[in-house]
Amino acid sequence: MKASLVQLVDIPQRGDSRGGLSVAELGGALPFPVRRVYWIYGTEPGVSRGFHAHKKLRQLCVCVAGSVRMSLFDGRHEENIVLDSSAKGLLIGPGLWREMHDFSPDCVLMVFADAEYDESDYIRNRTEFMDYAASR
Ligand code: T46
Repeated sequence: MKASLVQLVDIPQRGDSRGGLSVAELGGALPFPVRRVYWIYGTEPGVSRGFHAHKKLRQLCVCVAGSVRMSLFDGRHEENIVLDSSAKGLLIGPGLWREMHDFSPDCVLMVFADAEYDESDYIRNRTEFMDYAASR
């Protein structure tokens, strides 16, 4: 049986009567030391993002507000997951083509990465990705 491309981790919720508080820490929700954090927000209506894969990068994506549909493709299978909760994180390892669709206007997608930004780690061409996936 093939392993699911969608790997979700539970993010501990420590909110109380004052409001919410979610925790991502090493050894807990975070399976790797974080070297970079970025967040995607204010996405214009109808815009999709991503359309690339990474050769080495590991990331944990948490939708801390609103919702977004994440599409993952390994060269043969595609799986989709809607992220709409700060209680779930999506782990995306290397070798997966990712696209982000259907951003809600209030979506804030926070991404924890295990390496600094490196454009040479990206595969942004779909044909190149298919060759890369076939060779793995
Ligand atoms: C990913 C998905 C989920 C930087 O200079 N530093 C950074 O840390 C990042 C993430 C981007 N950039 C630059 C590179 C581009 O000129 O910001 C611009 C927009 O990046 P990009 O078009 O790659 O953004 P997305 O939303 O398509 O993809 C991003 C991440 O780049 C990518 O690693 O997995 O979010």
